[in-house]
Amino acid sequence: TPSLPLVIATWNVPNATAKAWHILENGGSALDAVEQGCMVEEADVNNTSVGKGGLPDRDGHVTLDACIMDKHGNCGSVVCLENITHAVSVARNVMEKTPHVMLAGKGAEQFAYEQGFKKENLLTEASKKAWEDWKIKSEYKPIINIENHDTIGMLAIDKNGDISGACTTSGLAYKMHGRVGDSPIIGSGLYVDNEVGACVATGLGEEVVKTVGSFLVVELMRQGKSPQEACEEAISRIVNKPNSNYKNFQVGYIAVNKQGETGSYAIHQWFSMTKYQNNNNDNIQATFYLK
Ligand code: SD4
Repeated sequence: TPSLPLVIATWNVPNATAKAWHILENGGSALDAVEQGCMVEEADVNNTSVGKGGLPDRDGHVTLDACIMDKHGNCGSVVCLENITHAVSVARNVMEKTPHVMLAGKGAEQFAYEQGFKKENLLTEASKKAWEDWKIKSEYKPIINIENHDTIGMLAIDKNGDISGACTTSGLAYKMHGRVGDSPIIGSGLYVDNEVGACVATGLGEEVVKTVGSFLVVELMRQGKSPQEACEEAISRIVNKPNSNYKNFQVGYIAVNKQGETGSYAIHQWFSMTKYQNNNNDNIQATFYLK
């Protein structure tokens, strides 16, 4: 059986998985690991789809979506949050300090300030410039993701064998103001069941929401599929829909089961998973549907 602890994340995010691994190796919880791992990408201004430096919506607002889920099945989420870098931490506070699961927009921001988070301008010079260039044509085309840096979703199993997961994003660049994707929707962008396993998604959120992707992957694992088989089945639900436009968008899943087996699969090439296990921090190219 695979050795514990381990952490996996969407895309090529070695600094984030290293942060999480350090916590896990020292006996820390999977929950702390995924939160602090995701925070590395949120603070990185060069990552244009997470936290500070994330590309804005079409009106120039950087709006963040994030969620977190623990070994007890507790969860917290924030949607369309502005002016706070560490959306995943606000989501954790929603989980731990409120009777609710989800806070949106101004209410989420107000709650964050009450919890001591600082107001920050998330629009960097670079992301402002990119937005201004985009405005010249204002074409809204979700672009297939060929970058190696994107929305971060992270799943970890700690030394006790307990699973947690988190996900954080600025969503699709130049989206409509108020648009919320899959990433903060429990069961779509992320799902954790400590008895079975966990899954997290990236790509065109609308397509993930329509198939409740992460919950689907976890349920397929519950029925006996490996993480790899479950990710493949969830992608096939999307591409096999009548009139599916899948050639024009990307969706990728990563998953882990209770035994520590992992899987990853996407519609298009170039999706990858970063995996830190046995002192190795590896970037693994995902297999994909569209050959
Ligand atoms: C969203 N799933 O907001 C996110 C975006 C993403 O790689 O994952 N991009 O739809």
